[in-house]
Amino acid sequence: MSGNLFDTIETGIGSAGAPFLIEPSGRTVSYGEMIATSGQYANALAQMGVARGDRVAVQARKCAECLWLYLACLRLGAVYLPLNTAYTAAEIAYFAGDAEPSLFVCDAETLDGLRQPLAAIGLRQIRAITAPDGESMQSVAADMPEEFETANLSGDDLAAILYTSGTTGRSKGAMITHENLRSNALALVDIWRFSAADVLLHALPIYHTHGLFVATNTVMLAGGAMLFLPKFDVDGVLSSLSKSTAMMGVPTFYIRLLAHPDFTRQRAEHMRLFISGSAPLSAEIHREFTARTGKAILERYGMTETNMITSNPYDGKRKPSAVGFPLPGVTARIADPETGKGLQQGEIGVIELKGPNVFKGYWRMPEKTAEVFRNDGHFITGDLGYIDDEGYFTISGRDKDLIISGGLNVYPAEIENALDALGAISESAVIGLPHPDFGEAVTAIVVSSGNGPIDEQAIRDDLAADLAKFKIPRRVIALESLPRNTMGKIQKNRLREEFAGLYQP
Ligand code: MLC
Ligand code: AMP
Repeated sequence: MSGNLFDTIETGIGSAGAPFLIEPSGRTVSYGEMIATSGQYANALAQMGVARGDRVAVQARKCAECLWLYLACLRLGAVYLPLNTAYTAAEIAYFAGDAEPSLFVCDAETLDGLRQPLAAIGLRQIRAITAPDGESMQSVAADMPEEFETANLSGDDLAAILYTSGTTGRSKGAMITHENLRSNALALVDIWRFSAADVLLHALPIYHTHGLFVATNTVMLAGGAMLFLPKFDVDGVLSSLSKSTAMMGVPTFYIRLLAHPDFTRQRAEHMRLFISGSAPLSAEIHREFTARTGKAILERYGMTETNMITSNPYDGKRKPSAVGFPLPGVTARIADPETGKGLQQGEIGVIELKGPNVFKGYWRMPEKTAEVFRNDGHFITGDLGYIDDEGYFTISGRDKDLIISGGLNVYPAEIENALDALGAISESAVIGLPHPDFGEAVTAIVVSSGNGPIDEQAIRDDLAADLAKFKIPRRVIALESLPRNTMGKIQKNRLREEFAGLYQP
């Protein structure tokens, strides 16, 4: 069999009539229809001149059509490049300029606004995902034949590029292969016991690893179904629980569910599995959830560059605050951050790993790629942790300056650069502070350049012209000066301590 992920998906499908996608309207798309429609989309891409290895960038609201496009890219051997819907035109222009997609797909409402910035970087082919005009992806695909011969690929061929920000400089495109996705999803089906009987409550966005690969690929390889909600909203989730068997979410999902009085043991009764990841799940929420529902959340740990790395066990203790054991086929270790030398059980170091899940490198950035691999091939995650006396991996901190807000990553350097470019500010430090809903909240501590007082809202508005909303600091606090150590480095730890209670109720 070829290394094309789609071939593995197709061979695992039991019956063509089995349900794949259940939309909130009740419309159900079967696996047979999924194969036929993805074939039409693949034919449409080919007709638009998209060839094997070409990038297809997509910034569109969550919809079934995005999945057909993702599957069509797999089938054609094109590289799927999903983008957060919150990204501004300026951010999109950077990604498109870097990845040079041959096609950009967006929502009908954003088409006009994106045309000019994309044309400015030489990208001419831009289409709406759906629109009544006959030019959209959906309309072009509707007139195409369903038969499409899935490309015979090597597992090492690229399936997707996902952009992740860096501690310095611009975002990097993580190159993910068919085998990365296939091996990881097969392992997850196995360890989480997914089967054709499952209905996954899908409330995550589908432009990141979690909602696209972990959720969708795992369900497809098991031949199960997805209840496909447009986004996470507590009421929608509460009313879907009785029709589902499993849910994957970021910690904010569980925090919000627990805050709702209607989330009861009875409501959760039908569910066999609740999985959390993308950000730390506090032991407090873990315990509260078990007390409320009688079920223990299964926490796992992953990264865009590696897909899933570790998971708590399905059977056996799902430990609060621990992320479990390496997935089958993955070897992980705790290493000295400076030397890469393996550390003893119990010692804190950086988490490093090897396996078929580890990405191929950063798009057109060989130096950045080299920086994240040891000489022996281990990938350096930048997450700090230790292995406890029962062998569970536990994350204790980060060796990278990163904030995770509601499961979305924000790199302080990017926000600090934007703040420092504003005339009103002479210097800034962006930190993550504990937040009851988002886990961490992006917070800016700034020093005025002396041209009058700092207007918090004006600064937030200025930033919002170019930066996605989730990156905008919730608060901007002005100080006379920033604390520095003897080397002149800003002491962010001191700021985190001083303002720790800022968002506490
Ligand atoms: C939305 N906002 C956020 C935000 N999401 N701000 C900070 N952090 C976030 N994550 C903004 C909105 O634009 C809005 O701004 C305001 O906050 C309030 O919005 P909301 O209605 O409360 O937010 P909501 O739309 O409900 O979204 C929150 C959320 C969502 C948690 C449901 O962010 C989400 O689905 N997160 C999941 C992200 C994810 O999939 N991560 C996986 C990455 S992969 P305003 O100004 O209009 O009020 C990965 C690897 C791995 O990490 O291991 O999985
Ligand atoms: P991303 O770059 O969006 O893929 O985010 C990956 C990062 O999310 C990891 O490097 C971790 O810092 C964090 N992460 C993912 N899962 C967990 C988890 N269960 N607990 C703590 N951090 C996590």
